[in-house]
Amino acid sequence: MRRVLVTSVMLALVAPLLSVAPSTGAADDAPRPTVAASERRVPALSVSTRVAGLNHPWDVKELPSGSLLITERDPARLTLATRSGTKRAIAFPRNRIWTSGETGLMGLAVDPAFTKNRRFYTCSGWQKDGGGHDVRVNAWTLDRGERRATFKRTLLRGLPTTSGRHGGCRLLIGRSGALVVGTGDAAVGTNPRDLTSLGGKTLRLDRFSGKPWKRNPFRKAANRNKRYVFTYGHRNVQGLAQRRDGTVWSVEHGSYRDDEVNLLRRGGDYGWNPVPGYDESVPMTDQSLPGRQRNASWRSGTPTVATSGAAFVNGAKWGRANGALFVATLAGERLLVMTFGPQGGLRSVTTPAELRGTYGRLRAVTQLRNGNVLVTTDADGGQGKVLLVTPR
Ligand SMILES: [Ca+2]
Ligand SMILES: [Ca+2]
Repeated sequence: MRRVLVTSVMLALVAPLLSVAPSTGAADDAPRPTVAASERRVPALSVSTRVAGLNHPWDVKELPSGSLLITERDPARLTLATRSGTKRAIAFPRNRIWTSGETGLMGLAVDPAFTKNRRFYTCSGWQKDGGGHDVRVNAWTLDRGERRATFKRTLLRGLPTTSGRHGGCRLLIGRSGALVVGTGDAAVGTNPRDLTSLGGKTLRLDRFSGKPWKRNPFRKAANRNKRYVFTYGHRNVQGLAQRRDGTVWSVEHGSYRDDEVNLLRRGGDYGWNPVPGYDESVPMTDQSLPGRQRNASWRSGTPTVATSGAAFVNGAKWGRANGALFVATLAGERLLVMTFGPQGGLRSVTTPAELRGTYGRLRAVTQLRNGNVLVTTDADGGQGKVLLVTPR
């Protein structure tokens, strides 16, 4: 009797966690995700505010000093928060950054050799010489006093823009050394499947020369843009994460249905082709297209939750969540913790109660060197925060 009671209480606790119906895209052969009532898949969490007073913080990364570097989208501000809690704006030439709608100062990556080369990378809207705008990946250096950034060079330009809708743009430096860029389709229906457009893709490049990565699938193409393509057929890649096994995953926004988490395969087609015009009634992964389309490892179903930044979180202190993908959601206002099998099949989805609806829209997830996790909230008006999340 007692056991039955405990079980039903546990089920009552767990049931709301499944309000985002997990579904296996490709993976009808993969085990259906279940959350066993008797198991806690994520440790109890402690959540505190690490940095406050931000406007649409889009990404956050840790420097070797322990300071945090933060991009704020609309004010196009680069903010530094020291270990002791001091916050200041980094001086840098931001007058060229173009902000509109979903586009502004977005993705951020810190060079693995930052201690020596002081380099970091941003992806942002950019005002072109002579008018117009695009999205660009730029390299910068930060002075040793952590007060001033110097523009080094544009590594990649010409990521398409229209109104600012679906501007992307997440950065990840993989363990291979490649700089991976996740882009949006700029709400132009032909972009995702057009290999000469940089929109609706994941791209890989050399982070020093800006040249296409040497192992890209179309590296010998005549068209310059095509040489950068790693995968295509994406709608709006908002998250990139690398798993311990080296695989790189994208997290993207669905239309009215099916946000997706995708295991990226070199040269893969992820099936978004919203034509003619910008026809969003088509499936997020349209198998009727020519050739093979890669199904998502996870999709939200309907409605979408607007999945955003994500990181695979490693370390024994995370218990059963060691190695899981932590995914921030905007509209969903929650963290999703997903586990996958070696081939990408979904195994479980959990929403920790501590990060469900309490902090508003969640944008980015970053793991610190000490294993703890940062999550940014998406609020403007100085209400945006970087949250510190630790196992209790
Ligand atoms: Ca897809
Ligand atoms: Ca097909």
